[in-house]
Amino acid sequence: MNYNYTTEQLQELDSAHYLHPFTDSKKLSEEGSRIITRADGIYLWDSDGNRYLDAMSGLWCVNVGYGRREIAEAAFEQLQELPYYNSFFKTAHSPAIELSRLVCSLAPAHMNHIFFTSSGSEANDTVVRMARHYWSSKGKPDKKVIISRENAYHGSTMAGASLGGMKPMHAQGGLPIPDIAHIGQPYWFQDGGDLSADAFGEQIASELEQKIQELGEDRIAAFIAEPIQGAGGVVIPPATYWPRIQNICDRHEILLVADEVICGFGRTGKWFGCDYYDIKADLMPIAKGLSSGYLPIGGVLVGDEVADVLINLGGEFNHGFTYSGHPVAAAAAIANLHILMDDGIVDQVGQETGPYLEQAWGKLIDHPLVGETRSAGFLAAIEIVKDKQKRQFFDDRGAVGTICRDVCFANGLVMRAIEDTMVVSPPLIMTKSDIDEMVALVTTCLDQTASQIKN
Ligand code: PXG
Repeated sequence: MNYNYTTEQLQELDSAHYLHPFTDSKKLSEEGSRIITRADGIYLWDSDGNRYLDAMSGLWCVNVGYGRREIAEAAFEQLQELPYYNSFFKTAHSPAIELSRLVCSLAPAHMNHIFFTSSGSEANDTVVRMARHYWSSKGKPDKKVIISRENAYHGSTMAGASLGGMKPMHAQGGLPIPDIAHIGQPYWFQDGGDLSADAFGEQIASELEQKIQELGEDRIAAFIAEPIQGAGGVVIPPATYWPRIQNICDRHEILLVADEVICGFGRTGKWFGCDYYDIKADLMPIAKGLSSGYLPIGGVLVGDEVADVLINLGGEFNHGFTYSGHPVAAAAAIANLHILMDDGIVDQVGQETGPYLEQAWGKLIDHPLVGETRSAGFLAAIEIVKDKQKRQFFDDRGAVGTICRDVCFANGLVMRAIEDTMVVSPPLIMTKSDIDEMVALVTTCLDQTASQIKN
């Protein structure tokens, strides 16, 4: 639908009325936004007819790629049958019930309940309330503190942004909210110094133990972390990290929350990041890949121990959203999960295309700008550096990443810059030849970036 506007008219109306997320509106209205008109498979098109390979799956979410009729048809059918009803006040409907069954059947065996939201941020707000309510219901109302990590991303709502470790977000709106604490992140390339990756993984994980001791176990409700930090720069932890974290959580009376908003639904080549790292979490916030972004839906998967307390001791949980378990979003999510299951997409990423990407991506290390390549399933990153040997970034951190990102757009590639870390999170349907095409484009863009910064 183009509503009969020209590109210029759309750009004018956009800057006149539309406040974009995470955007400097003044700058945007000077430059004009890029209007995306349609998408199919792994490609997007803009209003000038330019085609882009979308190596970010939108915002880490279009796992099955664009243009899947099955999802559109499921949503259309549901819109006609029952476009809306809620699950408050002892009512329910089959799309939300069936989606609960299906998601729980894919989740780790000890997770058999789900609370629905419309986004990952709402899922993490739910986590904070649910974790505190859980301890309160067990007679420990002082266990309120949630420990998170620097540079984590858990959403943009008050609790989501507070859990997140992004300083510029905290600076706006008086965050974090009370009883949130942060420890370091397992970002070896940036922070590892002379330590081996494994030694660094152990050391940074032990900050959790120190923080528990500092604050007192009787005040701590939970630790939350993304199995692999996405928006923070595809920070893939050293192999020693998660076993140590799991061990600390097992030895202390605190809940472990794995934020699966990016890692869930096949992104790592397993159904969940917890399967990839063998993590046993108590709560798993999910969103994005649950519906491949076709309609907004998220939720919190709840482990049996927590569910038992909430159900049998918790009484009424005074929490919920108008759109919790929205029937049309649920129908779209069910169709999406069937595509992932029936087409064997998760196994394909785990066994074939993920390892292929790792190999093809790894070759980028030969480029003079690249200080490290890393990948896990269909999450991958490269570090752009001034000095490879010293793992040293350019002085004006982020400037070269921005140049590279712009060069990518000019070459028909959507690749995200997080400071000077270039990241991709491609649609899981990518074939080996799609991967070759993407990596060839990345190489061209790195070459052009290198010649731009020389001049
Ligand atoms: N948790 C994680 C791990 C996320 O990545 C959220 C929660 C919040 O989800 P919602 O649906 O409320 O956005 C996210 C979202 C980026 C970017 O630029 C990343 C996200 C969202 C927007 C932009 O990398 N992740």
